[in-house]
Amino acid sequence: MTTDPLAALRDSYLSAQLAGNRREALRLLVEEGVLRGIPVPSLHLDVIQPAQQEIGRLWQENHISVAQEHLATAISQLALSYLYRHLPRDPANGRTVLLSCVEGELHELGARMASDFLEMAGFEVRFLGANVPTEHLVREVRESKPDLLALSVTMSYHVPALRKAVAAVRELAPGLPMAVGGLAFTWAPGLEAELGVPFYGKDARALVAAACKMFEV
Ligand code: B12
Repeated sequence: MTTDPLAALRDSYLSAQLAGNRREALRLLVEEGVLRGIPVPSLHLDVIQPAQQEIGRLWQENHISVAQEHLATAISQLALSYLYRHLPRDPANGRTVLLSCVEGELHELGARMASDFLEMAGFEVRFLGANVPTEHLVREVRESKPDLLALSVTMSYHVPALRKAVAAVRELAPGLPMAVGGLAFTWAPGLEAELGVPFYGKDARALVAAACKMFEV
């Protein structure tokens, strides 16, 4: 039995996910989390993110089915929506971030979490979600003129799509700062340097720290 309250909450949340119990998962986050003073960002990074990683391990090792993984992930999607209205927000800092998964990339929960963190820090966020075709990403950059473009990649086989997106956006807007991140970077250390994108973060908190430093906000 763990005595770490966050680890205990993560275990209970994971159990609720595996049981497919949406009401219990939300109750835990609110009653055992928010109302007990656990900061919302900690619920994201210390409860939901590691629970999702554990779901991935259980799926990979064949302990749970694809259907159970989908059930669990749908609960985390619901949890993010629910927590969205509890996000503590800094005053608007006047900067807009466009955040998108690259073409083909279906893992969007992490990018969504990163969007919520940027909003907490006062950024205006345009979150495009999963699988955005490169030409439409470029069009959106042209039309919405963000201050920062953040691209998310999970699968290594989507790194070519990332390269394509970075090159296409550079052609259109050579001065636009870009950030890259997502699980693929844990399997390709140094990729950000190779892409010439110095702006990288291993999780949502690191992305926000780097963005705030760059814009001095
Ligand atoms: C849920 C899930 C799915 C869902 C995604 C649903 C959704 N709406 O997002 C679905 C069912 C679509 C899916 C599909 C697949 N998946 Co999947 N999936 C997962 C799982 C279990 C959880 C992902 C998640 O929610 N993580 C939690 C979030 C919060 O963390 P995160 O994504 O890392 O994001 C954080 C950081 O990376 C960072 N970040 C993210 N974006 C950005 C951007 C910037 C700019 C910055 C700075 C930071 C940043 O901040 C985030 C918050 O802190 C993972 C397991 C895992 N370890 O993550 C497997 C996992 C990623 N999947 C895996 C696989 C194999 C697949 C499939 C190939 C399965 C298949 N055979 O079809 C497909 C590929 C789909 C595709 N074309 O993209 C493997 C990948 C293994 C590998 N080495 O390549 C994993 C690791 C499972 C495993 N084996 O353990 N999957």
